[in-house]
Amino acid sequence: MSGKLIVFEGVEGGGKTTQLQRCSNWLRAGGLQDCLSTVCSGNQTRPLVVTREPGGTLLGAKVRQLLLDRDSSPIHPRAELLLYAADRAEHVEELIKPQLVNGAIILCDRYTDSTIAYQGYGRGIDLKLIEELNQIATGGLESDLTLWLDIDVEIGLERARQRGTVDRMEQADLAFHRRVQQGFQELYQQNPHRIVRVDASYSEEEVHNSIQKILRERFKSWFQERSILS
Ligand code: Z5A
Repeated sequence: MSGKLIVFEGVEGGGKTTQLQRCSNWLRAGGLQDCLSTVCSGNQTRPLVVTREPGGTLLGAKVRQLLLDRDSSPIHPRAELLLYAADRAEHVEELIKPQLVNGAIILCDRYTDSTIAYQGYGRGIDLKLIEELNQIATGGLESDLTLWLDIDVEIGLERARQRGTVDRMEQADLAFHRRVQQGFQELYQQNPHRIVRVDASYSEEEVHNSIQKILRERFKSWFQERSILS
């Protein structure tokens, strides 16, 4: 597949949605044209796709409502796990894989690591079971790059609260969010080839600059190396 899947991960309020949007605007404005032009011949350009989990497809939007509606009754952890997996399976087959074949750069708000962190570390579901389910849902499709926006849990939750909306997951207790954070930390240590840590405690502008730098390096290695080989 010639496209690239770039995922934004982390605990609530780390700024994933903010940074993903900024990144999308920057790329659309030609932010990395110098790297991309090495693989694009003539006027051919790569599509840029912005998506999220849960909720990246029509089915996913309905699943998202079930999962995050703060007025809904509690969902059993295994049922919750399976709903995230269903959302992902549809997302991968209907959107992500076809777009990667199409050569797209995909910016995705959360993916498989969120399930390990939230349902595994947070809810305590067996990690091996989650890995198997992730494998089934994705057919083994990993991200090419995951930007882990690392923020202190309490600062992140405060930012999310100040925004004014609190969903079902955000209502969970602090100990839950700390376990989730530990999950991201361990995933980062176990997957240095794929996960890059971004210190999200800085200003929006500073975080955006760090992300630009990381993407510039990655795009060079992905696309310029290939142009040398072809
Ligand atoms: N979940 C799961 O359990 N298992 C799974 O497999 C998957 C997901 C895929 C998705 O919710 C929920 O689903 C999530 C995990 C669970 N749990 N919760 N809650 P979501 O998509 O609605 O929300 P989120 O992913 O948690 O994101 P968020 O709360 O919207 O946070 P964020 O995207 O990281 O932050 P933000 O919206 O960009 O920023 C939050 C506020 O902080 C906002 O007012 C910004 O203006 C402000 N902000 C952003 N950056 C900064 C900086 N640098 N400084 C100061 N203020 C800032």
